Amino acid sequence: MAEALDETAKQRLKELALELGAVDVGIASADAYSTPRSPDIKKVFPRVRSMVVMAYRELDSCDCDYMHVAMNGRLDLMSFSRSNNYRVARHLQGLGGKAMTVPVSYPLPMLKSTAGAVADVSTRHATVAAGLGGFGRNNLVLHPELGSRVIFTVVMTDLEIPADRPFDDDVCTHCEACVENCPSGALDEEGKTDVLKCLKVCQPYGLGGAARFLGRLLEAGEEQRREMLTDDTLWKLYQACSLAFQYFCFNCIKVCPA
Ligand code: B12
Repeated sequence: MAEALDETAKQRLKELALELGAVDVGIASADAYSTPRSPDIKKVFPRVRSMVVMAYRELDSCDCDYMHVAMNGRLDLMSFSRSNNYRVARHLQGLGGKAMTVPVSYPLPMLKSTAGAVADVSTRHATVAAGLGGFGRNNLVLHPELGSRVIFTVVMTDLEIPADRPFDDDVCTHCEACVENCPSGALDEEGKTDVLKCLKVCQPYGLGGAARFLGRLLEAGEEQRREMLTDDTLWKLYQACSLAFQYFCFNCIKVCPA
């Protein structure tokens, strides 16, 4: 049986996360993590007892209309937060626990049944359980200080860490700016992001874009096929694929006044 951490060890863990660059950190009990569409957390990590959730400020890159600059800000933040996840996990191992990091975005199960949009662990639900923020109208979790301009990361452990209180406040202003400015209409239905609509605009050169391109290629005549292989659509698909994915929309983050 793994150890339980006392309040002093919990505070030291939080200080470490803040020293590493997180803006906020919270602890969720695995029992408080509740997410209807994700797998049972005990199947992912049978001995999990606590989830350490860290909040990171988005750069202003997401305001840029040049989508490669916007995306680069996210890539910087993802590398930064991933390396911090590793350090926090090593710290937990040093305290005698087992520790597993949750992917910041990818990899995640590529299943037709979920449109490749349900991860093994739902970071937003862990975040609410750890008391760091609550769901907004844009279906993002809004942090009291950072609003929508935040990404979250999670490290799971079998150590029992005194849990923080789950979040029960409302940070969203309910102004509907996210709904009105969503170019794909993906937020029209409250409490649900229409994944396929979002993906079409947010990741135009993702899997759907690649399938559409290949479909057209298969149906094209010889002349047109040759043209398609030198067309910039293929270059964009290649770039997005080599990055794992590339976002072309940050509207629901950048228009949020919270
Ligand atoms: C797959 C994925 C996507 C998919 C599908 C999204 C989805 N259905 O959840 C797509 C590609 C569409 C996507 C888009 C985006 N994503 Co994304 N995505 C993920 C990922 C990898 C997994 C999501 C998942 O498994 N969800 C679990 C499913 C089962 O959720 P769900 O049950 O459908 O949840 C819905 C309800 O719970 C609902 N809900 C609404 N109100 C309320 C209220 C309550 C009380 C409750 C309980 C639930 C609830 O909100 C959800 C949306 O449909 C997570 C990282 C992770 N591991 O969690 C990031 C993540 C959710 N994405 C993130 C971001 C930032 C984005 C984008 C802004 C892209 C961008 N340009 O940066 C958009 C935002 C779209 C939007 N406004 O909803 C951040 C969100 C950060 C935050 N502040 O909340 C995450 C957490 C990544 C991270 N590490 O920070 N994403």
